Amino acid sequence: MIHVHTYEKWWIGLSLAMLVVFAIAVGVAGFVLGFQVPEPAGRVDPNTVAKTGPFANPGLRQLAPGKYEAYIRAQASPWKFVPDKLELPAGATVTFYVTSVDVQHGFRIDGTNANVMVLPGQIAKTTTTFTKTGTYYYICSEYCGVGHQNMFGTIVVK
Ligand SMILES: [Cu+2]
Repeated sequence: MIHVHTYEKWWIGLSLAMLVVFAIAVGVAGFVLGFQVPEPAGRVDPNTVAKTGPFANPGLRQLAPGKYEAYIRAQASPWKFVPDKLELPAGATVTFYVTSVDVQHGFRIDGTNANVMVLPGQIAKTTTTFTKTGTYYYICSEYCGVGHQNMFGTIVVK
């Protein structure tokens, strides 16, 4: 029989209790509160997405007063978002659809909770309301190559 020090037993007990607490927290979040792993909003062919469909003519579209959708393409070489500039009125709610034509990118809007992974073949979707005026930057939040740091766009809210 191995001798286990009393304090060691307490730490083992505490670790096991924490695992139980975390498992319960994950279960409550998933099954009671409805937190789910994000799913792609759709699938596209990265080879043709820039030529056909809504991503062939990306940008902002107004759906109703104060409600918009924005289609954005992410690409490497040259590293950029298409488009890289959007203008919105204050209070606008925008649903962003973002896809990549080549490698893995990210789409994060500074100062908001919008932050999604952008994968070729998938459409990432995130919705944000811009209550304050000012300039917001959307940046690539996944390292995607040597031009990664140049990958950003601006949203001007007036
Ligand atoms: Cu990128």
